[in-house]
Amino acid sequence: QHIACIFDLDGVLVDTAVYHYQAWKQLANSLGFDFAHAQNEQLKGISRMHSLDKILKWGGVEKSEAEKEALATLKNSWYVAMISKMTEAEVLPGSLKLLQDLKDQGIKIALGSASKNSGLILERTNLAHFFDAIVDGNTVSASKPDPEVFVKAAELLGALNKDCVVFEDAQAGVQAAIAAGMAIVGIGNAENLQGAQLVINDLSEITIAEISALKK
Ligand code: G16
Ligand code: MG
Repeated sequence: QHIACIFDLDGVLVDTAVYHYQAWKQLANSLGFDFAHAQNEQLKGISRMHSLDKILKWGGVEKSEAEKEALATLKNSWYVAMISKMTEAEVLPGSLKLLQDLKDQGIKIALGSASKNSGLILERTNLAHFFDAIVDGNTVSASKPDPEVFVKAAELLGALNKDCVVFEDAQAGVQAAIAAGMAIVGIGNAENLQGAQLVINDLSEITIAEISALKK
């Protein structure tokens, strides 16, 4: 078996979605509108700028490119203040055990995240040492659902796309993994993860044997 595992960060290994939501909500409120928690699902896995574009549309607000840059920077400053206080306790259930088991069995592990803040999050939560390769918002140009992030991760691991299993919590990420020809384990609600081979609540619900079985 030559499987390799590629993990999304937000919503799979750590619960930073709640901080993204709080910071975006604060930004929307500062512009005089609000959005529903359910709409937040659409922001998962997509880049910061794409998220801002969606939110401004919901609020019926138009901004210039320069104003959008400033708003994205403001949101990020609030978000970074929140994640700077993260601890190991915010690593989602099962993440540590699965990462350790994979490492013990010599299975290669990559990060495939849209976030430009992945370095800080991995450092705060003590997860950085598990990864053989890190691909994030700083290294990719096309954001999910484009497969670039996962294709780059596989390349860095020296793995074939067809041998990779992607762990994702966002529809955009599942689409990216499908486009890359990889197997997908969805984390969360199956409704939001169409196309995943298997959907689980968190990483405590899966073993290496089950992951390997996905590759047939
Ligand atoms: C994450 C989140 C997205 C966020 C994106 C960019 O992606 O799911 O909601 O918009 O990163 O984050 P930042 O503003 O920190 O660059 P992923 O792929 O880790 O789930
Ligand atoms: Mg995610």
